[in-house]
Amino acid sequence: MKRINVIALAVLLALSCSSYVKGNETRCVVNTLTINHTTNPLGIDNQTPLFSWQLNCQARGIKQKAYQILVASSPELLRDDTADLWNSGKITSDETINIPYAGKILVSEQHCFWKVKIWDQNGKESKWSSTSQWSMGFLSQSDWKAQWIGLDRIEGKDLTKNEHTRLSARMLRKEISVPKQLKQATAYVCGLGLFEWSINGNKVGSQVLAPALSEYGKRAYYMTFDVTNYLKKGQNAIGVVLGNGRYFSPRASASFFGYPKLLFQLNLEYTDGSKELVVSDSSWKLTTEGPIIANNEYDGEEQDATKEMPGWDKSGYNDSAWKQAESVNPGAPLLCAQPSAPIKVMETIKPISVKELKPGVYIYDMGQNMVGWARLKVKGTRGSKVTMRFAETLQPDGSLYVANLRTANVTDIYTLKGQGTEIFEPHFTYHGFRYVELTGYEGTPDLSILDGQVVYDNLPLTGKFETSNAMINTIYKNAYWGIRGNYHSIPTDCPQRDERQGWLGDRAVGSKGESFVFDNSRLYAKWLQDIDDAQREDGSVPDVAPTYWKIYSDNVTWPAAYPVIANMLYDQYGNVTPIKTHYDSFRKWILYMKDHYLKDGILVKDTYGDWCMPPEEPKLIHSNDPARKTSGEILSTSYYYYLLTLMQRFATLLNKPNDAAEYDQLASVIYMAYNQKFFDKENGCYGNNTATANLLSLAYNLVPEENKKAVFENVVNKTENDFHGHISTGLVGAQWIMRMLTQYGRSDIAYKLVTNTDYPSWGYMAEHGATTIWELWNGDSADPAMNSGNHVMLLGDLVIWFYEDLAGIKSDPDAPGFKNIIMNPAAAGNLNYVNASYNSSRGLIKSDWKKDNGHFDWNITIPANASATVYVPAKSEEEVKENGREVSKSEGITFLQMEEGKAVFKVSSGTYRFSSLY
Ligand code: RAM
Repeated sequence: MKRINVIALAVLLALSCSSYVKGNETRCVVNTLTINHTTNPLGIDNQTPLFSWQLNCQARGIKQKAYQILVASSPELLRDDTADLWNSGKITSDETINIPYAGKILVSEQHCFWKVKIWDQNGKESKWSSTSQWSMGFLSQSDWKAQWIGLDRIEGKDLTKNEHTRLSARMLRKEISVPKQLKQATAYVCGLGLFEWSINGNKVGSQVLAPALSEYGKRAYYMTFDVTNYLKKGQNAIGVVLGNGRYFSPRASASFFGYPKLLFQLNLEYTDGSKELVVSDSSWKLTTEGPIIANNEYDGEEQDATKEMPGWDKSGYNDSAWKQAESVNPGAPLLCAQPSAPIKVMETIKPISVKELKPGVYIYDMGQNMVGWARLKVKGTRGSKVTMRFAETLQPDGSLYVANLRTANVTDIYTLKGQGTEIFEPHFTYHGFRYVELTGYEGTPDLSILDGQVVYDNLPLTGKFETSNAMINTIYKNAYWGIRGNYHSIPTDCPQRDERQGWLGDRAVGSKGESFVFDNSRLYAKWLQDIDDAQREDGSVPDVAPTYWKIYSDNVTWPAAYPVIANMLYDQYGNVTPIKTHYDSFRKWILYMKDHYLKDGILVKDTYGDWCMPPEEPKLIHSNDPARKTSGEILSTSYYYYLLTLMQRFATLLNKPNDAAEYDQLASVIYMAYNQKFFDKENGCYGNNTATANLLSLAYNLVPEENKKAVFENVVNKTENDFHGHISTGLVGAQWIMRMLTQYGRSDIAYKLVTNTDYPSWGYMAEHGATTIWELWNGDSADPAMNSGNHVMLLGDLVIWFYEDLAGIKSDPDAPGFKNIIMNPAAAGNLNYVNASYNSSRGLIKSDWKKDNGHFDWNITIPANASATVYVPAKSEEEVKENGREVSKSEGITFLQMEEGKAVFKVSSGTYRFSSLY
């Protein structure tokens, strides 16, 4: 018996890292180790990295009682359990995420190795996890020994035409010799606006469009690469190509930061213990005469392959025609390690059709509005040109519809060198498109010569969501494509026209919905830094960050995203660091707004209204109907009130009771003034009774208890009567509509909104050809001046509703980061199943329910060390079974109470199968 167990155990361990059960004895496996939410990150630059891990246990009700972390400067030391950097000792704690490092002071370029073990509630000890690692980047600006190099001027004549800037990609090269056996080689690189680089002709890393965007006036990001295996003994060549990105701005009138430039440092460590430094300086060579003759994120890229210089990136190349690189002005005052995931090619898709529109003009249909570029295989005469243009939709005659791209030319041009099959793909531009127009191709192009490279931040996919309703599934898919396409190291508003900016208002609440689909924690934490960097000295927060467009309108609803997203990161990821980091800046802004715009308890400044509410006429972008518009003061005051409640939460978390009291007091003043000015007691509504005014008042708890029902009834009336069961909000109201309808017992109306297929609805978009989400409810008919086919702002709280309300996977605000999960699915409308999962920081959460003829069946999984409050639809507790048995006989479940037709249980970790009659 014993032997069999041992063999089984060995097999299990060999097969996977999952948990194992040995007789009655259960142990957990500790895995999925991360530092700053990243697996084995390189070159981080904060002194207190955050440690997280997951527990994998099969048994129910496993809780961590204590942990021990060991950190060592070499894997060998760690193997012997010698933690020369940090031995946390046995820490009594049930926390598994965001644990701050508390060991020896870390130094620049240090390599750290770590492992962790845990004790469960019975004192049972796990094995050590396997070893993970990270490395430090530069902790001081003085660690940079390199010089910024480039050419701070135009070569030849200025090619800027009508605002469209044009500059070839600058190329840099340097040969180095590696005389001895290398132990470790680490490169730190920042190329602005964008860079790609290689060693001996091999591209280093799989990132594209790097580094992450930033507020260049304040900081730029560098990336760290382990290049030990790229270098060989002897002579090596380093090649760098610099693109323009947003640094050398695509439009002359937008914020302009300078000419492309490079900062490069390579540290070589030899096995004999000696070290050498290779840095960018004026000994590097530079040319502006390379094959990328123009690159502009809006207008596209032009490559002339006849200008290729074979061997330029290898040693021995004759670079005598190249210039000496010049030492130039610094690219940014501060260099920081890129905290967010790099942008990569995340998927390749094939076109679904190609048609010859007229002789020599071919239209490819990718079958999906995607973001990235097309990669083309082409053969032909030297000097001939192929051209690709991109669009989201077609005109009735089958040609590209480009009117909504405004001034963006979105044109990639390739001049053939005429040698065999040539592959063309751009390096420093990207497009938002479904259709590609190909011209200049010799012969008849077929489907095989072109594919779509889908490009966005390399974020783990965390969510899976499917329901019995096909339209909901389509909308979810459209949302998924929209979200991924608008992750570009910042959340962008759109990917196709001459804009692509980080508009704050678009993502305030949406960021939370997105967090169910992708692990966006690093991206949004980084964006908060962009916003912080963009905050003015006086406290004003812009509407767009980074401020490539400088708009400091002192609106409330857009800058509000700054604290709202910090709050999201706390709720969804249990990470309080963003709140700590930005608290002072939030406060500065809150006080600035109060001092400038709070008049008698009313916040009087608003810029955008309830942006993009459904207009009454198909051609309109914005409604002209006063009855549809929500007063700006209602939006800004209610939002400001909500922000004060968030600030109170933050102040309490950070142990600042005086601040908390101050916010509370100000909030009470606003509460009174708001109700006095806007509440119409007789009719139970706010302002002119728009759904948005009433929804915000309800969501932010501005409605006196006794009036809540009446106010909610007005939301129902507006939706059902005035808008015939349709949404009537823009992006501000949409942030609450689905959840409020559900919370107040009308999930049937929420269901109607999401399954509508006539105007205005998400279903209308889908039925009219959308494969993403439109900027406007009437995106098929509105004026092209502002009509993107790929914006995510109108999703509002829809994706949150999918996960929290339909699937029933919601983080308990009192136990953030899904430490306790509120599982209360709304079996809305005629849905008869939802199958969803969410890979939280603590592990996989599953909810898979079916409803059939009065029977409710529900499989759930709660990760180890977490718990859930579970609401099972049932007439009584007795109607509920778990795995076919009475619930009281099941392990890990405690009945709490009956609540509105649901039996509520407290459930510990594990997998459960509930069934009930309801
Ligand atoms: C437009 C963008 C953006 C929105 C602003 C106010 O330019 O579409 O999404 O936030 O306006």
